[in-house]
Amino acid sequence: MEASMERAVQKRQVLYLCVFLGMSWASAEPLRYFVVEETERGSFLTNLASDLGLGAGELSARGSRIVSDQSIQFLLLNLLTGDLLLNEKLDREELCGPTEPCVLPFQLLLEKPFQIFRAELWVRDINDHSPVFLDTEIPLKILESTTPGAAFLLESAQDSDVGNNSLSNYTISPNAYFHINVRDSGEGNIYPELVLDQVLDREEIPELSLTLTALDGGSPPRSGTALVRILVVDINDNAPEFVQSLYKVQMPEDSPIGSRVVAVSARDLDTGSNGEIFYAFFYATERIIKTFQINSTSGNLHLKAELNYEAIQTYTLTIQAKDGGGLSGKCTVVVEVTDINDNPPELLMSSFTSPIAENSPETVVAVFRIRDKDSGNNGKMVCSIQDDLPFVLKPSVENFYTLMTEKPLDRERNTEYNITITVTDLGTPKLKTEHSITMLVSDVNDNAPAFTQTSYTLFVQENNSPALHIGSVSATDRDSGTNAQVTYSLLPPQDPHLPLVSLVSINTDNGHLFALRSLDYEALQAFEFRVGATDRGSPALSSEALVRVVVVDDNDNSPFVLYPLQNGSAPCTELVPRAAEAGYLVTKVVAVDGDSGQNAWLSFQLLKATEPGLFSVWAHNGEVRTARRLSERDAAKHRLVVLVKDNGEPPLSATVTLHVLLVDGFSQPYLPLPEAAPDQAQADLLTIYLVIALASVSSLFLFSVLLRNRAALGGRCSVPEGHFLGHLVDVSGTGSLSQSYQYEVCLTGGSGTTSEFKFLKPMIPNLLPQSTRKEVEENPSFRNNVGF
Ligand SMILES: *[C@@H]1O[C@H](CO)[C@@H](O)[C@H](O)[C@H]1NC(C)=O
Ligand SMILES: *[C@@H]1O[C@H](CO)[C@@H](O)[C@H](O)[C@H]1NC(C)=O
Ligand SMILES: *[C@@H]1O[C@H](CO)[C@@H](O)[C@H](O)[C@H]1NC(C)=O
Ligand SMILES: *[C@H]1O[C@H](CO)[C@@H](O)[C@H](O)[C@H]1NC(C)=O
Repeated sequence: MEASMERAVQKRQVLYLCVFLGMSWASAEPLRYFVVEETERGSFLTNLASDLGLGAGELSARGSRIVSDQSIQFLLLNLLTGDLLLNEKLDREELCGPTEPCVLPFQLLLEKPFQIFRAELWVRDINDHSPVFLDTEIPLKILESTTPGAAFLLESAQDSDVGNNSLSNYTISPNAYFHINVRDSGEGNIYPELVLDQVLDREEIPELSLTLTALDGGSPPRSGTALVRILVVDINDNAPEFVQSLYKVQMPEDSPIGSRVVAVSARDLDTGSNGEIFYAFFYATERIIKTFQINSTSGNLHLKAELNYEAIQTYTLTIQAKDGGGLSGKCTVVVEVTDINDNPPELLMSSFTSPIAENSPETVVAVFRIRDKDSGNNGKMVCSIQDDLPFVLKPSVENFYTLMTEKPLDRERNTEYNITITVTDLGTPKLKTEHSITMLVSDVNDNAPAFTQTSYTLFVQENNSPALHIGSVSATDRDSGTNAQVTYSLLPPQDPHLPLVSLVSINTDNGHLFALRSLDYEALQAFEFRVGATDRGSPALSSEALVRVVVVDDNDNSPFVLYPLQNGSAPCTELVPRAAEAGYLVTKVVAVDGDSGQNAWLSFQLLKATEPGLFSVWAHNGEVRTARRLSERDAAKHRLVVLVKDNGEPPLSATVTLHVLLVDGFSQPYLPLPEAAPDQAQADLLTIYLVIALASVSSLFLFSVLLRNRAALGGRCSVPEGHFLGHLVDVSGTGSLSQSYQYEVCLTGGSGTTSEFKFLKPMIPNLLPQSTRKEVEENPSFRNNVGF
């Protein structure tokens, strides 16, 4: 500093020194002249002649000149005046560089006489250069861990000026971390040193740019700058840190494998491998390792296996994040498994009884327990059976249920029940389990055998062979097994006084009925008896039915002629007036047949005649009429044979012989009568009752004929009061007589030309044999059935 002040004073006094140097002319010391660099050419330095004490004109006369070692002629001497002028603009830095002082020696040479004077031109510095940094950017790497106080030498600036104008100070742009320390090398060189004031944090300020300024000591000072780029170098001074220390996640238990559970994330402020994070489980249990998987780079936690709420509800995992430098951080992940209704209810049958006897009071059929592994509503259950079954479910403790019969069961209505127990949970969606059981109902003998009909009517042909199967009865029993096995029997008559007619037998196993002997329709048209059916239950139950056997007629009776009587003792002779017109009714053959139905349908036919063609017989009613008008030529006596045939298969027949006498004019009527008849004859009314009873045990044929000869009385039938109603009943068409009917017949001989039998209304029979009447009275239905 002292040196630079000295230089400044020298500079200001350059001209005064010239005077002073001129005074030292006589000494051996060279003359000294001072000039400031960059002074304009031609500037006056001194008057050398006067400085040396030479007279005017002596310099030129003695042949004077300036001599120097410098390549350039930097001085100019005016020989006439002796003035020394600056011939060049001098650059101190060019002439002397860093050398200080910058002295340019020169000599004044006088030739006549020879004389030399030594002199010096001192070139003084001005501040015409600024400090310059060779590199305008100075990179600097500093570890963030560096302790305060550490110093970093920086590049020096250069300044061509010397002395006070050379570099004198360095400064740095204001900042919190560094200051500059100017060091002196001891040789006048100074250099800057960057000193750390406080710890650097790369994570806070990763780099720093500061401006370094170099100042020289000139007045005014000049400066130059360079940029110091400080890169803060990272050290692993940060451990990874999780964003959250606790992650809580809920995972439905049915989450598929591979589902992402959570993404954990940690941060590390360091860079490079110091900031590179790897995630891993920290002391995980085997179960956690089996269930979860963590992506070491992304921190994504995935499911590796299925969750099961019923097994584990919560997992607690510790996840570690580690950086490349070995520092680590931890977080906790709590995975709560949420229940899904993934378990259907279960039914565990404890006991089941089948069959259950019918007619039993409330009975326990089954005991069972239900359960559901889910929780909450997913595990709540309701239990039910079908509505239409006679069973009830009774809940008990611990999800136990009893299934009971609600009322006595009836095997005959339902032999079995299919019971479906449905257990449904209350989850969403609802899951259900169905359990089906088949409960059998066992039989109790509570049903008697029942005949298929309350009464049976069987038909047979009469004259059957003994032991003929005539029919069957059948009874069923709604029970089962031996309770339903039926045995048939014949029951004794209800009236104990009646003898048991052993006409039939029964097969006890199948109810087949057999005739024990040949039946005769004419003797017994129908009969009835009771059959019983008994089961093998204990106690046995039984029932009965009525069997009615109707004997079917066989054509086993020939027609029987009632009129004219054929007993032969007094042949009947019909009188026919010769004046009779064609179609005159001669007589009517009346016949009956012991059989019934078709077997008793009769037809008539003329078999023989004395004079063929004179008489004809009506096939259906047996009327015998003249076929033509009679003449005198016709013989008086005629004999006719009439065939009466029934309609049975094969037909049976009978013949009857008629005697006809032709009489002249309108003679008194003549009524031929059997020998016994005249005793009973009346004057105007002759009634003949013919009662023929073809009675057997059960049948009766009755016939009565009223013959009334009304011809003599004017040809009209008179009907007895209150007894005959007098109108004609037409039985035409069949020519047969219905059995058991009583007919009133009258013979009319009206107006002398016609005379005929007339059948009047049927009469209620009043002539019944004792035995028959009794039977009829005792069995009213029997009467109806056979058509009485
Ligand atoms: C250098 O500069 C600093 C800051 O401007 C100043 O405090 C210091 O005194 C200076 N040093 C010299 C030798 O001029
Ligand atoms: C981990 O996650 C990264 C980024 O998501 C992915 O590229 C990589 O494949 C995953 N690694 C495995 C093993 O899944
Ligand atoms: C019970 O189920 C069985 C088998 O499905 C069936 O054969 C039977 O008819 C059912 N019984 C009733 C009473 O529904
Ligand atoms: C240089 O500066 C110092 C202090 O300011 C002064 O004492 C000295 O004289 C100066 N030197 C010159 C040659 O000007």
